[in-house]
Amino acid sequence: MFIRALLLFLFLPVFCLAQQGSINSGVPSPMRMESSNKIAATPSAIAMPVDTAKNKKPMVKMMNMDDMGKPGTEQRIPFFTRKGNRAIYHLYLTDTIVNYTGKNRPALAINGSIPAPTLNFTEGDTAEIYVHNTMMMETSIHWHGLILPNRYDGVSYLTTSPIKMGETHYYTFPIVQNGTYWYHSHTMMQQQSGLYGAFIIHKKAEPAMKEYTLLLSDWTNENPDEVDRSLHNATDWYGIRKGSTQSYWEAIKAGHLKTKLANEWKRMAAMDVSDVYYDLFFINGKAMQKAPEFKAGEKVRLRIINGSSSTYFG
Ligand SMILES: [Cu+2]
Repeated sequence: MFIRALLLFLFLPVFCLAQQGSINSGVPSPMRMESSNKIAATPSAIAMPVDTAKNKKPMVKMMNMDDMGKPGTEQRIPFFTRKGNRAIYHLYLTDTIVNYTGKNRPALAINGSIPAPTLNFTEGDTAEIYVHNTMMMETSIHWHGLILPNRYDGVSYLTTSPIKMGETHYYTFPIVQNGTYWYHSHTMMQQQSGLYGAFIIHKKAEPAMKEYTLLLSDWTNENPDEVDRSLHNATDWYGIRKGSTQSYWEAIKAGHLKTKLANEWKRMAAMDVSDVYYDLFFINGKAMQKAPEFKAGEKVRLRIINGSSSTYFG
């Protein structure tokens, strides 16, 4: 830790000076000239025509922050159809923009919603789920905790092939259990960006009862890939933001100097993965939830899902 900080101190000013030099002189530095030559000499991998309105990337629409997560706001039709015991769902995965904290941030949505819409089944159903990937990257959907044929499990490169950009994948499996489950992307850090939803299976002969599902999650304005990178660098960045850093003096006082030294050696911060600083915590996509439909004294079945990336809710 100390050595790395020292190196950073030594090299940072040199780097800044070099940058400044090239700006002040108005002449590109040799490094820059070399890189621009390289670009000119190498044919580009994707032949992109000159910018015209027609060839622009598809517009990424901003999410309606008020409607998000509310049931019945699915934009795409058909979202759900039932034919006998066949429960058929269509899920459309899109790039989107959200604004939770006053900053526009890229995110991913299913049927225009974060979290993704809740999928409801009854034990004995056959699930038929079409996953349409309209995002500009590959994806996957893993059906968390479900008993199903391995090839529909949805973990890319392990059990199921990835859903490439523009592709639709069809998953079908018998529903042979009941309870509270969820589904989420198993590609890169997409789940952290919004690709997760509840998967509820009702018992066959269940007495009618009011229900409320609470899907808990965490949100960071940071790019989740950066979060992952920071964790592997064992920086104190998140610890400082949360006020949970541990000094040598504190470790000595608590009689844990040996552990502290061992953790420094392993480049592991005091709290490791729990050290991520999150901007917000959500219940069904909102920092606050109200359920005015329930009256005092009423019996309600709560279904609670931890759909977060690294948070334990207590
Ligand atoms: Cu999972």
